Amino acid sequence: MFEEKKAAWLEKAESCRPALHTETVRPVSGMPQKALRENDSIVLDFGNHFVGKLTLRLRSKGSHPDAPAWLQFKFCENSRELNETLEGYRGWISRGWVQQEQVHVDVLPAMLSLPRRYAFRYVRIDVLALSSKYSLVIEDAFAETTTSADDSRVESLPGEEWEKAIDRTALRTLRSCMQDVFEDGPKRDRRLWLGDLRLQALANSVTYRSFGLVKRCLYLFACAADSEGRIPACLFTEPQVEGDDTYMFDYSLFFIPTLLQYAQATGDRETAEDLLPLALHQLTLAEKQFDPATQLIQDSDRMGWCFVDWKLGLNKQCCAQAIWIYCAQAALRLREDPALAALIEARKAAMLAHWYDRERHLFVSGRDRQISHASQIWAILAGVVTGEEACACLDAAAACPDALGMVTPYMMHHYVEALCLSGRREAARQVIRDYWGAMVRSGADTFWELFNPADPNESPYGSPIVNSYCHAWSCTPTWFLRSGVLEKNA
Ligand code: RAM
Repeated sequence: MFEEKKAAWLEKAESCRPALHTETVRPVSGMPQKALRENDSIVLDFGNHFVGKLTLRLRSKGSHPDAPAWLQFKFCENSRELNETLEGYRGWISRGWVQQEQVHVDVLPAMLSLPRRYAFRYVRIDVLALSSKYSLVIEDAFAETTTSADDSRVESLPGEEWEKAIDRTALRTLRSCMQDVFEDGPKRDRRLWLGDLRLQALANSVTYRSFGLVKRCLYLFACAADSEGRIPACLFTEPQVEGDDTYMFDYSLFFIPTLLQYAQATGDRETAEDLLPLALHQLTLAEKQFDPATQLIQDSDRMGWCFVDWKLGLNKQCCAQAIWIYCAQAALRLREDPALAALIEARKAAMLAHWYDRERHLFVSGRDRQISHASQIWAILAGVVTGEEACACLDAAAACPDALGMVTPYMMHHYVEALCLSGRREAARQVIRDYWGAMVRSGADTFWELFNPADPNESPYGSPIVNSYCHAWSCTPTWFLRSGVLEKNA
């Protein structure tokens, strides 16, 4: 399906390929004052988060080197990574993502340029071996960094110090993720993910305003749809554009609100019309998951069938239904459709009838009628409950000790949005201050993929060594702070 359109879509995507701005940066501290010996270790601090490639100018001191210099490099986004080791790593995603390198330098002097691109603030260099006849001098160290974000487009944010600090960190996060596409994390994955794109596009709309990049990403997803027209959760751009064989119920549907948001921000009706049939097709594909008798979505045990959050054990059924409603409402704003409008109402009613405990003001999810913050939040974002009732749900979840919590800034974004939608703007502001502020207070230059204040070692992958500390979906405080949604009457 849509195959005949793909060549033109790819051309449009390529015509919006952004220029990469490059900058040469040098460490602000950590350059060794004396020649290094075997087993020495240094940490270069570049003073902020960057994405780029490292070069060192090296020479020897003493006798002519009679053995290679054997060096180990560790690129760290966050200082906690400086002392982490791969030993004993049993996580379920590849250790290949860990930003470590070992290099033998046979001839000195040398310009040593590492070929890979890294995301880092710190570079730890361990001298694994020299010989007793010479020592190693690092004469210069610099990185050629890249981003497609244009800093000159962003105005400084007025406001309190804490707001500025959070905004700065959010901007840095988005900036580092803005490369040839909106990457989800420049350390790990480095791909275009739909859930992340949706939030990056929001933040971009009030900051770098790189709408061509959003358009490019929408078209890339269109090209990556499979033979049934299903949009994958993420895609690769190298060696050529190809969808990943990972599909998530929510991520495919999020193509619709992403397209709507782009059309609203730019007024580009042509792109909206061009991609609308594919967007609406995601709703058609989602139909097979609904039970027509009850209008409820069927649950699934397949891990990742619907993402929502990295909270392990979270039942997604209630959220999935709410996300369908949310996305179908976005579709209505792109094109009127009375039949779809009726179906949305039926599915809202079904949620209230089957999954809403009116006495406790709580939505439940799945066979075990699980209570989670996520279910309440998505029910609010879908408009299934509003106003006072929405506030009651949030309060009930907060008062319920067994309610499953949230672990990603991605889910926390939705929480803050739900607070704004229920009129609790002060509370929304406070969550930003507490949650994202806690990352800033612990030294973050960019916001993280996952942050559970109750367990700083939490990782969805089995070890924090593969966590990403500059992750696109965490950049939205800048949108909250700049768009006016936190203000009254917004
Ligand atoms: C992780 C990625 C990405 C996210 C998916 C669902 O693998 O970091 O950002 O969208 O999960």
